[in-house]
Amino acid sequence: MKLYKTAKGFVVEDEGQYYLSKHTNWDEFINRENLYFEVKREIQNLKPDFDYLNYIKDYLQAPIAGQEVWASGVTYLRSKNARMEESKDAGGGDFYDRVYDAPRPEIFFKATVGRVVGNGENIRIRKDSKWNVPEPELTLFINSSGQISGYTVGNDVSSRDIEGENPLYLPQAKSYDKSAALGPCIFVSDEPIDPQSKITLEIFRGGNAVFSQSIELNQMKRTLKELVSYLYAECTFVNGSFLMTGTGIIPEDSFSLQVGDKVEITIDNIGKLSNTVETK
Ligand code: DO4
Ligand code: MG
Repeated sequence: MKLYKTAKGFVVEDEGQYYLSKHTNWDEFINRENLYFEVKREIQNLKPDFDYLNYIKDYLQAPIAGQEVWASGVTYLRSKNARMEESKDAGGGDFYDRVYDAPRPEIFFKATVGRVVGNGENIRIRKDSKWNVPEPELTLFINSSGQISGYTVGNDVSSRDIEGENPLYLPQAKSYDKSAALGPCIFVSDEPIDPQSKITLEIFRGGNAVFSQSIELNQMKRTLKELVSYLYAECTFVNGSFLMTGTGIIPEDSFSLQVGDKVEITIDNIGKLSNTVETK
């Protein structure tokens, strides 16, 4: 089942049918115990209509309102190796290596709704950076009591030269206007996401594919519950939260995003998040 936030209301896609929820507050709609069963119950009393598909096509928004977006890092081997390389002049070889094996994961604050874009909107790269990449990440929606209630596609757009220069610059490399993309929907199921699900990143320049790679979720070093337990250990989230779970795909070092590039991230069962890098 998929939940879409649109400017015309909240659309539920279930078994090939589309329903318009009676809810009008996104935070109340998604932040519920046993979300899957609650929404299943609601749609039993709603009339499906293919017109709601047009709401998704024409009025889609990022699936977020009063939630904070957090992100985990160095959760895949590829991410550890790339960070060690980019930060070696700053002595980074050691701390990325250590965090990969440490019990405590890297978790950092990424964005609130004002810095997040949805499917079809523009992402940004920083004007003061020369080396920028998309980071395709399975993103969890966790309710206020700490249950993983749904999944979406996330792009943790990042500046590699700023991050590599000094680890203390990480917040600037990661958090700026339109540096986070989420969408197109929240995928809600009565069982955990299949660990064999694939994440695919494709980048198009002038209509041509300049990068394409996939990785399965089972390549992640940590469990999703482990990441959630650290995020919720000392933080309360009254509307629930989104947690990006780290990237396992990083383009080769010679690659940097350019204005006009189209970035498409697909995760099996969830969908495709598509964004274009906007003019500076
Ligand atoms: O440590 C830097 C950031 C890591 C990150 O964002 C990732 O691995 O996805
Ligand atoms: Mg990341």
